Amino acid sequence: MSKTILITGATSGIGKATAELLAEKKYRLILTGRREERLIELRNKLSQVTEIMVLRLDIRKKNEVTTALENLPGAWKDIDVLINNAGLARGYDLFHEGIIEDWEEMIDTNLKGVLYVSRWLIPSMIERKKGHIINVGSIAGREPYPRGSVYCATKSALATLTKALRMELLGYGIKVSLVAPAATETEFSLVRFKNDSERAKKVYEGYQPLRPEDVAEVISFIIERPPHVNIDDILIMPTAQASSMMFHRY
Ligand code: NDP
Ligand code: 8X3
Repeated sequence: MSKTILITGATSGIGKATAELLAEKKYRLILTGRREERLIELRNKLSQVTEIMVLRLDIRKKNEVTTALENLPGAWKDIDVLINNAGLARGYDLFHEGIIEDWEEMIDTNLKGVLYVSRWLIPSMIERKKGHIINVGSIAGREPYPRGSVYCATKSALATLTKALRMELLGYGIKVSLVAPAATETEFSLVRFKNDSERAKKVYEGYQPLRPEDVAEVISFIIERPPHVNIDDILIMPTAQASSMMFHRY
C-alpha cells in the first residue's frame, strides 16, 4: 500500500507544491492548513489522482491539533511521513523595536505547532517501528540576519530539535530529516510584510529565487530513499544566493 503522508501548511507555497507532486506519485495525503476554501479546492483537484483527506486546523492550538488527529478515520491514523512545513515570518524589525505579538505568532507556529503535531504522531510511529519526520527549516536557522532575529531563532531551534529527535528515535526505524531552503518565492514575504505586496515582490526581484516546486522535488527525493538511507540535513539555495544576506542581482 502507498505511504500515508501528512503535510502541515498545504494551502500555499512549499506545502502546496509538495502536495501536488506527491499526489501525482499516488501517495495518500492528509493536507492541513487554516484556509478551508483552499483545502477544499486542493481536495477537489488532487482527489482525482489519489486519496486525499483535508483537515482545517491551526497548529498553534493544541486542542484543535489533537482533536483533528484523534478523529482521523482508522486507516488514516497510521501516518508514515510527517512533513512539518507550516510556518511563517511576521515582521522585519530590529529586536529592540520588535512587536511581541509577532514574536509569539512565530514561536507558536514554527516551534510549538511542530511540537504539538509531532508529539501526537511519534508514539504511533514508535509502536509501528517505522516512520519519517521531515522538518522544513531554513537557511535562517543556520545564518541569522538582522531584522530576523526571532524568526531565525525559531528555525535554529527547529534544527536542534531535529537533531535531538534523530538521536532519540535511533533504533526505532524512524527517519528524521531537515530540509532548509533559502529564498523561495511563495506567500512567505507577503505574510512577513503583512500583505504589503509591493514590498514582498521586491524580495524576489533581480534574480531567480527557488520555486516551491524545487523544494518539493527535494522533499520527494528524501521520502523515496530506500529504508537504510536517511538524508539528515539539506540546504537548498538559489544559484544567485550565496548566504542568507548575499544575492547576485542582475
Ligand atoms: P507560505 O506562506 O506560502 O505557506 C505557509 C503555509 O503554512 C500555508 O499553507 C499556511 O496555511 C501554513 N500555516 C501558517 N500558519 C499556520 C497555522 N497557524 N496553522 C496551520 N497552518 C499554518 O510560505 P512557504 O511555503 O514559503 O513556507 C513554508 C515553510 O517553509 C515555512 O516553515 C517557512 O518558514 C519555510 N521556509 C520558507 C522559505 C521561503 O523563502 N519562502 C525559505 C526557508 C524556509 P494557512 O494560512 O492556510 O493556515
Ligand atoms: C525564509 C527565507 O529569507 O528569511 O526562511 O532566510 S529567509
